[in-house]
Amino acid sequence: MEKLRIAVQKSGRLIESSMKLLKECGIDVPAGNNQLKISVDNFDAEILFLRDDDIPEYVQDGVADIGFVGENVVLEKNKITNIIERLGYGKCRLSIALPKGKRLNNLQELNGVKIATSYPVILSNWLSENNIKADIHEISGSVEIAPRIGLADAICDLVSSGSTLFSNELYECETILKSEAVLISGKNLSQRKQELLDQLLFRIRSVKKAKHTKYVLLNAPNDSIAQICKYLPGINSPTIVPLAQEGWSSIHSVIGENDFWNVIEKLKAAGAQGILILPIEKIIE
Ligand code: PRT
Ligand code: ZN
Repeated sequence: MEKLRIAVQKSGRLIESSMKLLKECGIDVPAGNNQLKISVDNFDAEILFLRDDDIPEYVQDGVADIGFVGENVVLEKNKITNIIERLGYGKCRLSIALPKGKRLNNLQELNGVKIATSYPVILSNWLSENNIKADIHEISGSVEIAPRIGLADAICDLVSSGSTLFSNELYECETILKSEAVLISGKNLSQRKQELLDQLLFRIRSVKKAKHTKYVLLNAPNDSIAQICKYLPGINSPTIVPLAQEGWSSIHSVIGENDFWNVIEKLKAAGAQGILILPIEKIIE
């Protein structure tokens, strides 16, 4: 029986969210052992635990069929894989940072500057797109200390909260990439593996969609129903159930997280009462 081989980071920033997503997709990965490869009981898959830097190459070479990895790593490694889904976690940006006090009036002032980075490929592409000739100094870790020890004038590194830059007296002057975890796949999956991947993708999309949507329950006087339904189109249309109290109904629908507060105000103004907002676990369409 063919199994879909799924690569995830062995330890680090992405492991927790990747395993949580797999669990929400109904894929039970037996926990608690330090193996490199674990078989899943309830889906034809096995999980390979790898260093994130190795995932694109293993997916390209077919050692793994798909992988959960930062887009920054995918672009830096430049292997032959497809990005098939953005996953919404592991968000960060790759930025150029300078020591505080060194002002940058325009990007051309980066000409001739020595920049330390672990992302030479992405940085050099960005520099040539912007016609800048800077000197890239590749280092594998602790990039943020390079300016202080005289190794470089600037750095190009991943930033999320910005506190590492701050405590090293650096400031972010230019974002060259916005990144998040992505799902990548190899180019030539067998028909069975493609079927398994399609099932997994369907589940991932259902989970993602549910995260951005809430279930709304409210009571309204019957003469406001038409108005309220305009604000709550639902997946098809809202469900309306008469209440025991004469002249009132209960309305059930879904609402996008982004319009949420805006719509709530309109619902209240239209006469809605007892509004309940509930999380949705999955949306199957
Ligand atoms: O051992 P392995 O090689 O697998 O792991 P790793 O050490 O290379 O990677 P890891 O676990 O640190 O990061 C995995 C992925 O998480 C990265 O490739 C990014 O896609 C994503 N990610 C998200 C981050 C960050 N946020 C992040 N802040 N990766 C690294 N950082 C580092 C950054 O390099 C800097 O040192 O955190 C520091 C900055 O953080 P702030 O919050 O102080 O700005
Ligand atoms: Zn790594």
